[in-house]
Amino acid sequence: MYSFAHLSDVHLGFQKNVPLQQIEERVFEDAIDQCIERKVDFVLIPGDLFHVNIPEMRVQKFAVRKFRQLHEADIPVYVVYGSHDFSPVSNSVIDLLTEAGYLTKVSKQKQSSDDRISLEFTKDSKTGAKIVGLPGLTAGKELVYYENLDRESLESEDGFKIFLFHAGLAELKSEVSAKTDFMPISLLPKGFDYYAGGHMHTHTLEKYPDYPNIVYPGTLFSGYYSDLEENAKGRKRGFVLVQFDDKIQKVEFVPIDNVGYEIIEYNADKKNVKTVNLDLAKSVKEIDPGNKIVIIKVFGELASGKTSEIDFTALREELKQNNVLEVKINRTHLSSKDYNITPASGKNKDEIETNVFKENIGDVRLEQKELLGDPGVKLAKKLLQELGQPSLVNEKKAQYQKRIEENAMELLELKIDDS
Ligand SMILES: [Mn+2]
Repeated sequence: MYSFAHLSDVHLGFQKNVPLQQIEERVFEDAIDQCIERKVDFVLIPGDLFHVNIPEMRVQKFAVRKFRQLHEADIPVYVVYGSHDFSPVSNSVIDLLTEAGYLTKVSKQKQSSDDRISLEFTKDSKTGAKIVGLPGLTAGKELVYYENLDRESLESEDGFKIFLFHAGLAELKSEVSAKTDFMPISLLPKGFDYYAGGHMHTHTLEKYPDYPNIVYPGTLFSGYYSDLEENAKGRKRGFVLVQFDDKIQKVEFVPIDNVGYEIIEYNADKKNVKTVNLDLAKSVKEIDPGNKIVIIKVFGELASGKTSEIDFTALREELKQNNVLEVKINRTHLSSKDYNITPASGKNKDEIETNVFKENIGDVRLEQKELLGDPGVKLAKKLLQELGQPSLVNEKKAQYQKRIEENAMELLELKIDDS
């Protein structure tokens, strides 16, 4: 009997603060160590191994160390790019690891005379498994690959076959997900023994006629709010371990713990800001946030007051005092009866922004004429543009903040008090 491990959407390099970086590294380390201990014959990673195509050196160094260990244990790793660790204009750290011999890309294309995409199988030398796959690209552009794919040659190949892909499948769409790019299952070549999926962050195992094992391990941890909320609600994260001979014998989910969570869900509907602030402060005192990620989700329509009057800063401070690891606040579905942004449409981003300001500036009650009417809209647009500036390469967070702040103050013709 042979075995392989299947993991995906690790998003190494996602986390910005040190404690979360440590979790991100620890869960990956744990997964790789288990692959070595369990002596799997190979590892599959269908995309989003890294969060960006060229992560910072700390992340690269860490990844090289783990992949070198797999290499030294004689465990090959077969990959395709995901939507995050690929760049159409630049190299990816995946290419570096491939050059080093630590990873093998299985999306090798055969030269073909027409526009069709013919793929070449990679045969795993120990097990004889035939592995092939297609990368993911951002915004569902992978569809073109699949539409031009020479499926017949893949389907007629004999032996034990695995297909790697990085895409959402329309048939599995029931999953809670913010993703919008899905393709029909019928675009995958039929008759493979195992379909190793990436892109969907929740573990799924489905069987369809002609597609016996469609499997997503899901993310190991991830930094997206939606993933963290699922984690907080008890979603197990981990990788998939598969046993096979000439066919699949066992597919098993191996959970890996990441960190502790607390979640506060609060319905602010028909309440006033004062009540909300009191209730939230009480809820925050009732939990033990030490070394945990705390999620505060506030929703509903306030009866009075502005949403900005809910004192999230005070909640953060209180939690920090009690050694919280990280606070995530979700107020996406929070609004106020007193003050609501009227939505507006337009042909493009610029026009929508202008129209939103035009629709709403009438609600602004101020003495300064330059902040009202058309001049106000113009100033708001300039300010929005300024605040949306990205940081420069190698610019420290503090420098970036200072620069943006100064530019914004200059726009508003205000002086910064340096005292
Ligand atoms: Mn992903």
